[in-house]
Amino acid sequence: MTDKPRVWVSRPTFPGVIARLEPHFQVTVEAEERKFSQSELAARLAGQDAVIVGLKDRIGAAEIGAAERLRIVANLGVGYDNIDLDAMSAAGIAVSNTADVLNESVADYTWALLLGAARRMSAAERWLRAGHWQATEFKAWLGTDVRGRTLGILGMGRIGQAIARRALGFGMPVIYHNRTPLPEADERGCNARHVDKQQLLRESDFLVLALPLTTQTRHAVGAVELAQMKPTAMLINIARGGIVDDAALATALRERRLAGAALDVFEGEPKVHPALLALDNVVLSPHIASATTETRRAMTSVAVDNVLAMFGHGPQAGRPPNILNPNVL
Ligand code: 8YV
Repeated sequence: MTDKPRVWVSRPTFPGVIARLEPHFQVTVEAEERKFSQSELAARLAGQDAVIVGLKDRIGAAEIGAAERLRIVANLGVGYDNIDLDAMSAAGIAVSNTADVLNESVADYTWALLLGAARRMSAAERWLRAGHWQATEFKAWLGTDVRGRTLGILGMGRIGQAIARRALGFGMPVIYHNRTPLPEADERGCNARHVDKQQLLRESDFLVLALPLTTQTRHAVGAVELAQMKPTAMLINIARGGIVDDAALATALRERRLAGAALDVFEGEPKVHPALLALDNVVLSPHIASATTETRRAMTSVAVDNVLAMFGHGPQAGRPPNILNPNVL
């Protein structure tokens, strides 16, 4: 009897979903969420035929050095800046992501952040919890309406479009900037108008970042870009830390050259720049835009589907649906 191929899952996910692998694979699931050192990661990958990993697992040429049997790295996320795609392609290893299943949850959460910043929700809650609420003052905690304000979106992929579609209900016109403008029908579908990056920075009242982190987009919003924004504007980042220069952002917020920010992602997370922690005009959350039970289960399911299909199982046998480097298939 031949051994079943082996799959390693780098974190606890949804056991009922992972169970779909069990008839076909020997599955090892890490019992605890933890950050592996690069050498631990290399040791875990060695001897595996497939791995299901996440953002905290940085995988490049060094980590697959001893992973001679590895055929697929299934990433639990749409963003895959944790994986060196060129190194995987050079080694003939397929990489999949979880595109699409998280669009709507991430878009919902983006609006929670946007509204939270506009209405100062987390600062007001901190104040209430600290016992400061003695009387309901007519002019306390005034926020700003979003109605009639311009929503700007930098990076108009599927998540950006899901965010834009929701703007109609809030009465906000939408402008966006993307490397490639959307086809007209898609622009109409989300009521958005393409502008250049300068115009986007100058005209947005709320600027949402929804672009991937690459060498080209690192610090796409730094001191220079922040200086072009309105002092009344607010920045919302649900994409990746590293796209924003957090130190420059904290300075702009402290000096009130920018009215507010709402951030779900940070440079060097889980560490957060101390200057951001000291500010009251910023809403902070620990990278949870896709964190609903439904979506995280669906993301797990997509990773499982890709592993199954890669090894000829399931309805998409031989055609794993989310491969980012299909040339290796
Ligand atoms: C994370 C994300 O993957 O999809 C992405 O790109 O950033 C998130 O959904 C999530 O935190 C799981 O680790």
